Amino acid sequence: MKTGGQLIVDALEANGTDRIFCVPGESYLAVLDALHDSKIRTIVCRQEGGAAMMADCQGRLTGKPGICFVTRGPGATNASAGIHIAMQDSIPVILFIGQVASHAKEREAFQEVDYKRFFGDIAKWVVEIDDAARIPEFVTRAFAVATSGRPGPVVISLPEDMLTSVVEAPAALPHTPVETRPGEAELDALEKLLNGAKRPFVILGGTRWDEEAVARMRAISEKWSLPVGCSFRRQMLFDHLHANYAGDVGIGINPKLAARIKAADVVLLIGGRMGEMPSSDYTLLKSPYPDQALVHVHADAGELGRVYRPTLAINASPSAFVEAFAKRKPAGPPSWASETAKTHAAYLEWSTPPETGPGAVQMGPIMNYLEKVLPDDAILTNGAGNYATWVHRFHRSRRFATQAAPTSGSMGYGTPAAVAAKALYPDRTVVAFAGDGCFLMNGQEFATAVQYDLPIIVIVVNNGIYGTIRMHQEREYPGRVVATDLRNPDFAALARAYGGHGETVEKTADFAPAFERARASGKPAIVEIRLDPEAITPTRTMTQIRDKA
Ligand SMILES: Cc1ncc(C[n+]2csc(CCOP(=O)(O)OP(=O)(O)O)c2C)c(N)n1
Repeated sequence: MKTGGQLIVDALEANGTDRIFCVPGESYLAVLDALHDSKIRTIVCRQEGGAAMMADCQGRLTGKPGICFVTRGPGATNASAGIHIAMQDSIPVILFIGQVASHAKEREAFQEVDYKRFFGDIAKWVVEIDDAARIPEFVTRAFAVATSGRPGPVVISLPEDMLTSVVEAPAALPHTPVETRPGEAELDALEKLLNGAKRPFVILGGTRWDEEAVARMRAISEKWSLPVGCSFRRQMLFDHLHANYAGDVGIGINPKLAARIKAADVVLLIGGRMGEMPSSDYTLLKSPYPDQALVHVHADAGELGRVYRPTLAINASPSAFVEAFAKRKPAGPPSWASETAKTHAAYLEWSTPPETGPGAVQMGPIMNYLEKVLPDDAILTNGAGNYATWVHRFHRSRRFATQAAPTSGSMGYGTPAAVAAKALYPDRTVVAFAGDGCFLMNGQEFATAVQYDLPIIVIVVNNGIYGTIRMHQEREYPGRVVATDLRNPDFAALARAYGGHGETVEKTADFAPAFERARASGKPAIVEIRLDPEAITPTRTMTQIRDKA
């Protein structure tokens, strides 16, 4: 006989969970009590949005569900920020919510929310468990749903009286991972298409990749001399210094790369969905009928033909697909090999940061410095804002599981993601990039880094504005500034107040010693860069944008 709370923890352990992220609530005390005696590590966070983003980051870097516990009503609505990210990014997450007791339901009781309706559009599956005896069944199923096909977030609502009830229940069994492999007929058809192609192009995206799959993809690209681009914020899928790497198929794409993709005769899209951002608003591939012959590989049959009618649809996970396709060979030496080299040369040129720009701090040399000192396995996280351009365009990603950034463009992700990444890989360098706006959306999770002794480095690029929106404002409504000016705290002092290390960078030469001191401090650190708001993009100033409007 066990309580519902004990059964939840048992089912998590049976499914391999060793860490959860939470903000406590009186609605799920029975689970917290069961965690007291379990081997699962509990990381208590400062806001549920941050906790859910940490769970997302863990799911993103490992492929296994990140687990988050929050309380009803305000806890759940706060957590929704992270659930939306996991949904858009196809990340396995399980969010448990303490729910009002059964006798109070449907009376708009204290903090009562109908989670099926609230999360209906932003979760893969939402379930409320009314009978504690069914906990093993539902939790194991949640792991299966979160990880199979197109991964995504599952929400489980736990009525308080169900959690305290004492029942006899079957022991939880681990979920059985589901693989989706391509058939020989599809591989034959792809081989034929590629052998007949003149200008093929490969785009990698989505999830269900791992280190081995990335290595296999590299070998495939070499065997077929294929140019490879990475979809928006999926840059960890291909070594940027490999001779076949073509660049980031994201926001502000290299025009040469965009032209190359448009001119391709065959596009092999593996794992991604080519949504609005990577497709440059559905212009690189036209929706619903692309000009190029599209071979779309996706683990969810529902994604095949959803936005683009593919010439060839292959229902397979990226890892199963590359494993199978690695055995195929080109009929002869690929005729496009010299083009592939040119594409990489265009990438190298595009990803070389400018030496100069407005103001006393130049981001170009700072990015150059970071490229020199950061190890290949360093993990970089970020949220949304123009500062992220510096990371996405100029950081040369080398390895899998080194990037955590929301394709949904959600601000406030970088700091909590860095906390989760450092908890997962304590020996690796973890650097969060944030704007001043972005940082203050979930900057309170810096306290979580301090509490658990997780020495992350947060680089706050402070330009005193919500820069992206100011840029759009100046372009669309020049000179009419509304709601984009920010008056900020002293971020280095804030870091120290939290018990961390703080640095302020006011000129380019300050950055390297500041970064090294931050690293050497062994504490969570904030390195604030005071950037001139004129330096709004790597190539254009705010004034130029306004004058051109
Ligand atoms: C949660 C959320 N709220 C609002 C936005 C809209 N938005 C996109 S970028 C941005 C400004 C980002 O400002 P900052 O972090 O200071 O970076 P900067 O652009 O100045 O480099 C805003 C408000 C968003 N993407 N996400």
